[in-house]
This record gives sequence, C-alpha cells and structure tokens, in this order.
Amino acid sequence: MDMAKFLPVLLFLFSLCVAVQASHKVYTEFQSLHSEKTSQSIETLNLIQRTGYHFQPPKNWINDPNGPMYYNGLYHLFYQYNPKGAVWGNIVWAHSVSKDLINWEPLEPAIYPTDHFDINGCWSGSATILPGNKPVILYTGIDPENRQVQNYAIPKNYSDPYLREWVKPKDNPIVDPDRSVNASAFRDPTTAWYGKDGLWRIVVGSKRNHRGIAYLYRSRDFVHWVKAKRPLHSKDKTGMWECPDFFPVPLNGKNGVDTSFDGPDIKYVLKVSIDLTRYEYYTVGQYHQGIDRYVPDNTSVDGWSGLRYDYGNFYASKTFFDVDKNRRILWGWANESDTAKHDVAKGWAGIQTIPRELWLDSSGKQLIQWPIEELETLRGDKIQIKNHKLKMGEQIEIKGITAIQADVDVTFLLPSSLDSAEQFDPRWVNAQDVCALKGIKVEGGVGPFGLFTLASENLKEYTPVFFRIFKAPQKHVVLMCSDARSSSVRSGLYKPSFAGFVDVDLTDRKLSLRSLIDHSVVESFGAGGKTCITSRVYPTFTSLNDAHLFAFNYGKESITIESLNAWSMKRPQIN
Ligand code: DQQ
Repeated sequence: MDMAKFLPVLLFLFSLCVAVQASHKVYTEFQSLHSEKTSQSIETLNLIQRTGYHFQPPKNWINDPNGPMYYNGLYHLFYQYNPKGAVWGNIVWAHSVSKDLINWEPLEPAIYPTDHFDINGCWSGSATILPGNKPVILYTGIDPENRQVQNYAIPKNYSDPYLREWVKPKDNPIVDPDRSVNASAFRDPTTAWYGKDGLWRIVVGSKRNHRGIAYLYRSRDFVHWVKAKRPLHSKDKTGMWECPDFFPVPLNGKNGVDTSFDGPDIKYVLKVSIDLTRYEYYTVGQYHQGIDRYVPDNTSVDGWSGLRYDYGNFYASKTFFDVDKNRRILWGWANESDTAKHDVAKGWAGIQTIPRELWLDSSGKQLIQWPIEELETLRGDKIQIKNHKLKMGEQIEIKGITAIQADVDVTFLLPSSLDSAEQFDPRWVNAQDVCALKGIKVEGGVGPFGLFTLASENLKEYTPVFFRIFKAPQKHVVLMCSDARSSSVRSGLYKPSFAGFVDVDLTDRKLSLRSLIDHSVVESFGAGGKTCITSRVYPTFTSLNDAHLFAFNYGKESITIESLNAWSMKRPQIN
C-alpha cells in the first residue's frame, strides 16, 4: 500500500483511534478522573495485575524513561511521573538507583517545576557524562507560554553517590525554539556526542507540518548551543518525532560503544518515537561527520513501514552506554491497555519494560534485543522439556512454575520440509493485519505454534504468542504474533493483535521464542531477539494460581519442542 497516498485518511482515522485506544492515548491536559466501581475488588486487581519484576513505583502514573546512566557503580533511572495520580499530568522526573538494574531504591524526584523555564512541566530528556566524570542532564521544560525549551541540570554534590539533588543553573533555558521552529513540538533532547572539532552535538525532536525532524545543535561549552543549518535527519509524512535516540553500534559482536565513540567498523542507529502511531521506528545507517548528516542505509526503510524496536506496547524508549559491562542498554515504557478509570481505581499506571541489551545483527541490517543477563538472577523453580513432538491440534501444559510470573525460553524444530506452509499474499504489508486475519484459529500448514500465556485453565482467557510460516516466491515469511484479543473477558480494554515479521534464516529449521510473563505484561523475543512484541493484558483471574501456561501447535505439520526451559520468577526489591 502506498502510505503517502493514504496519509490524510490515516491521520483522520488515527485521530479517531486515539480517543478509543487506551494504549495509545494522548493526554494534553491533566486528567482529573474519579475512580469507578470495578467488578473485581481493588485488592484482587492489584494482586493479579500489578507486575512482580518489572519496574514500577508504588503508585501513580509513569511514562517515558529519562536520562538512564551508569555513574560510579550505580545505575540511575529517571522517569516521567505524576506524584498526584494515576493519569498523565504534573510531570516531574522521578529517580531510582540500582546496583544491578533489577533491584531498585527510590529517591526523591530529581527535577520538578520551579522556574520560568520549566514551570509548566519537566518533560523527557537524557544524561551525558562530561569529561572528568561529570553527569549533566538535558530535559525539556514547558515555559509560562507553553513553549517547549531545553534546559540543563547538574548534580548539587558530585560526591553524593546517589546524586540525589540536581541544580538548574539560572542561565536556563539553553535552547529556545527560534522562529523557524514549532515551539509546541520541540522536545526530548538526546544524549550529547562529541565531534573531532571539539563541539558537542545533540538532537531535539520536532516536526514541521507533517515532516518529522531531528534538529541538530552544537556547543563548545554545553551551555551555548547553536542550531545547525540542516537537521541531522528528517522525513516527510511521519509527523512529530518524540524521544529521538542516536548512537553508534559496532559492526561485529554484542558490545556497545560510548555515544561519542569515534572509530572504524561502526554503523549508526536513529530511533524516533512517532507520535501519530505511538510506535518506535529505527533505521541503521551512516553518520557523515563532516557534514553532520545521517543517511539510512538502502536496506533500512525510513518511515511507517520501517523496522520497530517492538511491535507492541513500547514507546518513548532510550538507550545508554553501560561502561561497566561495555554494552548498550535499552529502556522503554509500556503503557496500560486498561481504561483510565481502572488505572485510577488501581492507583497506578505504566511500567518500564525489562532493560534490554541491544546490538547490531551480523547482517548489519537490524538490531537484536535481549533481556539483560541480570534478570536471570530472579529465576527460581525450573521446568524443562526436551524433544517433545506437538502434533496438529496438540497443546501441553507447562506445569510446576508460577505461570503468572515466569520466564519461558523455547526452541521449536520445524518439519524437514516447509512445503505445506501457507501461501503468502504479497499485499500483506502490515503484520498486525495478517495476525488479525489468521490468528490461531485459521488452520495453517506450518504453524500457528507457540505459547498460550496468562491462560485460564479452560482457555476462556489467554494471550497466544506464536509463529506462522508462509511461502513466498523467493523465501519463507515468518510472522510473529502476540494476540491480546482473547486475553480477557472484560470489555473496554485495548486488545490488539500485535505482530511483526521475523527476518530469520530457517535452514537449521529452528525458531526460538522467549516470553517474560509478569501478571499484566508479556514481553516476547522472537528468533533470539530479532522481533520483539510487548502486550499488556488483564485476565480476570481471582487467584494467582488461576494462571496457566501451555505450548501449542495448531498447524497441519507436527512441530517439535527441541527444548523448553521455564522458570518461576522471584520478586526483586523495586522501589
Ligand atoms: N512524553 C513526554 C514528552 C515526550 C512524550 C511528556 C513521549 O517529553 O515527547 O511526558 O511519551
């Protein structure tokens, strides 16, 4: 489909959708909602739906991860937070610290409205560690005229290991929207990188008409910033670019490099959070330092049909370089798919996904994401299945673990011939539409096979995460779905059939799936992290033991579980 041609229609449809899709809701004003009566008691809702090992504060609304960094032995996570309620509003930078990215200690909010340059809000931004090991935060402030300006904040006391207090110098704002910039669409400064010419650079997200823009600014002293004549990158018909992220990735291996790294054998990644769809798109490309322009490779589609970090409920993400373990780590926000009224009744909304290590695939064409290794410290009781053949229509229960709070990693072995795979229709450009069309119920050749997560015993409620394999003229097409349509008998929830295609070589006949299941979230990683999908789901269980986990195969061909490892997950100390 030619997206450009249909853009006006899409924009209109989308404007209708934001009103009804809980996961993609955009609040421009503070929402003062009263809680409603719910069919389940608040205690039950919290017991069943509040996550066990994902990052959440004890109560209230959270959204974007902000300024993640590693400093003197501690990881810092700041995040958008409403101290007064479970809906978006009154936004401050809440702050937590951790030694292992899994157990978190809460601190007082680090940045909150105090001055003319941020009196109407302290929105998203990033941290940069300046020479001499001096962290600085850049963030968007909303000024009295509701203009978006960029500010900086520095630690009050560098010797406080927790960096509890942050000072906002009086020379803020340090970047004002000039007359060519849309002052109500100018936000979310990136981590800065340093050029050979002795200048720091940042990018700020914006739009002009329907063109998404990553404006580039340069500075010698981090305080005086000058806008470059040309943006780092822009793309027509993509709308507002929120939370841009721009960083180098080595061509080989899993290690990350510092954002200012300057050396051979690297590519760059530009990620933008597209406000119109509330998904995150990225390209892999070249950064031409001399002219300060980023050019996506011709193997990387730039725009709506490009690659996404995650094909589900994942937005406003940010990476940072972990100098301690030489890796780049990705944090993302998973909004609720519940109604705002239920959020208010529960008293909380929003989680951060499990931090993911991210690196360039050996093809150089896409990223790989994988949950950080520290997560494995939470693994408890374990179940293992080896070489189990799943015949057509078969499902087996994975018993012996807490299915409501689990980590499951399975490798499926495909039949030796894929001849009976269904025919792929070249008009199917949108994976989510194919998932909605086929689901698990339409009989397939090879697939659907996968997991039924957060399932009730009788499968009245379940979230299937699965693959279907199709035949196309040159290759096989692998579809991965995380389908929330049967996740809950409750109405009024956002229950999308999230899906993405998986660019994977099937010559070894193996296809792996890992799902992190945690009460109301299922984060899934297909083919070792090539395609990721996060779903928020709300089964109406009344006790923790109501949750079950199954592996299934509803395709004509038998599929073998080559190995399946599943663990109960323990609850870390979170805030
Ligand atoms: N959330 C922040 C903005 C950002 C948006 C406000 C993305 O800075 O553009 O809470 O979710």
